[in-house]
Amino acid sequence: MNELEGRLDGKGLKFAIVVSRFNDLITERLLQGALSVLRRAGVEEQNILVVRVPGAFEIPLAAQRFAEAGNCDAVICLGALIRGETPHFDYIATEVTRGIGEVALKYNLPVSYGVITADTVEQAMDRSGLKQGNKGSEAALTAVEMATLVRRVSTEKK
Ligand code: INI
Repeated sequence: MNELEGRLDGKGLKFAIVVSRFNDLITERLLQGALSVLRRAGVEEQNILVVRVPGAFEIPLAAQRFAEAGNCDAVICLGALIRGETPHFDYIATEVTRGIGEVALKYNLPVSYGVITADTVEQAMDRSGLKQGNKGSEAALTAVEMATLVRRVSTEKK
């Protein structure tokens, strides 16, 4: 039996982090979580590019530009949507989620989803490093694992 899985070793891999400024109290925490994981995984500073966009709705387009350019091994998407602040919450959440998934499949590129959808600011804080982990760290871990997996799959002998 042969088994294949990714590794948490990011040496030599390039990552783009797309982070939205809306709710930046939360998204900055997600960004710090993601950066800390990438550094611990051995990713070199010059191989990390942070790109800021206005809101979560803009994340998929920025992710798509990086995917198209083909110069990174994974894109990490970070944002925070908080219900109550907008009647558009559900529309935006649906579009962002669909858009991120589409970019990954269209470009065969790991694009990880670190977008918090929460009912309250408190919930969002909990998921960005307080009581319930940090969605930014989780998205970065997934990106490293998937980037190494995709590499291994493409170099695997047929
Ligand atoms: N963008 C967010 O990232 N989070 C939100 O909670 C949010 N709310 O509440 O409206 C939000 N709106 C802005 C949206 O993402 C776009 O930037 C805007 O509609 C312009 O396209």
